[in-house]
Amino acid sequence: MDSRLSRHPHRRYNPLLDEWILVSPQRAQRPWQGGREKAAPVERPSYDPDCYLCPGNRRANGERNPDYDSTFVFVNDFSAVLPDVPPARDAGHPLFQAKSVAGEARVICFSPRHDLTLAEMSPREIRQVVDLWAAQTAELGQRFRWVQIFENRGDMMGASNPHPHGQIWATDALGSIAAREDAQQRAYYEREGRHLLLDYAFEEGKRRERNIVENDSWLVVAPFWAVWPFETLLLPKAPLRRLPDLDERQRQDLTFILKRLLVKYDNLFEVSFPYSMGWHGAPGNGSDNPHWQLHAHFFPPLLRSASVKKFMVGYEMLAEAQRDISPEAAAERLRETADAHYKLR
Ligand code: H2U
Ligand code: ZN
Repeated sequence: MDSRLSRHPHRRYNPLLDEWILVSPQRAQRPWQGGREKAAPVERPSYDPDCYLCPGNRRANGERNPDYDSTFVFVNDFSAVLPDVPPARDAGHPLFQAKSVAGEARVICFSPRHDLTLAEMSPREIRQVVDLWAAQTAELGQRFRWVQIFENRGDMMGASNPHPHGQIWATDALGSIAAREDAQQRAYYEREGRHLLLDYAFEEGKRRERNIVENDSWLVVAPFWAVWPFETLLLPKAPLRRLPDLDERQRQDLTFILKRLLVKYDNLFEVSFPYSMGWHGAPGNGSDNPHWQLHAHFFPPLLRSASVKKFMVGYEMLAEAQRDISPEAAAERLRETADAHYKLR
């Protein structure tokens, strides 16, 4: 890579979202006397009688969880979207537009064990989550255009409970970010006759500056246009539209690459690494969407230690996203972390 990019301020283009970010690598050494988040307490019981996600416990609405022994899905008791909604009334002015949206929100428990995280679960257990994500996408994709699978991990990301869990919000409309990725991938496909993210994965596989972990089916990179310090993008190496399309081999490979990535994340600052992650697959509801390439984003907030996080403030709120440490330096640090979880050392 042009060595000037690792030393001087510059802007990089995000082709998935059609936006730019400011990179200031010369600033990575500045002193920090601001806030420090407290590292999360490490010891948790394998069963917590007060947890609303543990097997057999009562949830906030009084319903009792089954005595599940692998994964467990339920409709979110405080759903952000609902299946039956009245049409929104037209406000009669282009500056006051509103639309109705129908959807369904679910919570997915990854494990009955209160003390685990995906990073600490066994490959066999992670595989059950992969299969569940795929099955949920297939089912909800019959009824809704967009199925957003995500996980908020850790207090820092606003997770309401340490029990390993994620969420699914399915809606009949594409969210704004999904709509932008859709338009960008479509335009690239129509122009080049190839998939934007497949071309990107191929190029990153050649350049090897931002790659972190890789196997036969998948590649994880710190994307060239990453905003968060240790942001990563998980990419299939072959054309794939949606999670339910994964074959046996791709599911096994996904299981192992998730495990490797998440262990590296935990090892970086020797803390259960906080992040928001989620899947982006082709919209459902009939359309074929040949321009889409399945992928997952990981957005971790930490910057320089288990307690110092990146703030999206000032310039980021008002002009555009900015980062100090370059994606190349972040990828190198993640690549160099050990493959065995620090708690097992
Ligand atoms: P988060 O940790 O990402 O907030 O996800 C937990 C979800 O669990 C949250 O959306 C739901 C909350 O609405 N929930 C229930 O559905 N039932 C409960 O008893 C408590 C929390
Ligand atoms: Zn629990």
